[in-house]
Amino acid sequence: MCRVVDLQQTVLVKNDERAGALRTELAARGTTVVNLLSSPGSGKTELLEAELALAASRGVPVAALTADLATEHDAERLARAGVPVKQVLTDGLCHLEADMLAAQLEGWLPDGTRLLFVENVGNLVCPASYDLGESLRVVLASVTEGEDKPLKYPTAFGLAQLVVVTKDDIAEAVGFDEEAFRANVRQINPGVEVVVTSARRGAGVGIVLERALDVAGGGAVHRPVMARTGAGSGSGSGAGADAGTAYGHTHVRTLPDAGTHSHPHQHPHPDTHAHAPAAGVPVRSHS
Ligand SMILES: Nc1nc2c(ncn2[C@@H]2O[C@H](COP(=O)(O)OP(=O)(O)O)[C@@H](O)[C@H]2O)c(=O)[nH]1
Ligand SMILES: [Mg+2]
Repeated sequence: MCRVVDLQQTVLVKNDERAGALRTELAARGTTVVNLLSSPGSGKTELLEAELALAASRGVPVAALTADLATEHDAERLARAGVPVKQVLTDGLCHLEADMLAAQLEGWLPDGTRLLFVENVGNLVCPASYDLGESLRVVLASVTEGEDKPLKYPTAFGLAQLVVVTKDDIAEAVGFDEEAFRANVRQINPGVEVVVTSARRGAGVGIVLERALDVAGGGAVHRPVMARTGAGSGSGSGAGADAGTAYGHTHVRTLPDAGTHSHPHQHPHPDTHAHAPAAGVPVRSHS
């Protein structure tokens, strides 16, 4: 058991080291990475398409890499903004890792790219633990997902440097309680900015671009209090395992409440499986 946990820690430490190196390499090229995380269907692609189009209209050199288990739909949607786009299919892997991203950028990322947006695999668990060398980590949640998601996915929301609420146009219809959501975010990640958007209506579109340009220009970025697990490189962003949540430690409760909670040991953090070799990942570029 301990060995598996150690292995997981080793994987994260290695990833953090690679991510730190990638951040440095890209900074030398003038490129800042923005990592977008959310559940499937939260609205990453729709908001990103609008942000990319805005960047293109302002002459900001941007590019986007999008990762999915299957289909090239997102790349086709993002490419409508008229900027370089690359689709990565992870063949079952639930997240991107720093070395996978680095391999995909070689020979593709255009010189002079100011911002590289990475749409991670839709998932609030695995991607949260992997630093991709980003300088801004954006976590999105749609109004349809409920107010408690920051509490249910503490690593994802705890390491966010910007939280974006999406689909505000339907907030009333689904009874979304924005104040309760904000309070939950504050509990997990005090001080992080929460912005409300509707890509459908254009509300809030441009905020992600603005924050990303601020960071790229050396502006201050939110530093989450949640501890990172890994290299401890002091980087601007990055991966972290659930701080305060031991791997392999599962909490169980049965209801009606018998007054006892048990904590049987179970298998480790789900990220330890399904490593696809970066070289074998199918790729498609749209530009
Ligand atoms: N009502 C509404 N629907 C949206 C909005 N943004 C995205 N959607 C819809 O939500 C679904 C999932 O969006 P998508 O961008 O593919 O989410 P992703 O899986 O996070 O990339 C699609 O049907 C979108 O059209 C929005 O602002 N308002
Ligand atoms: Mg998408």
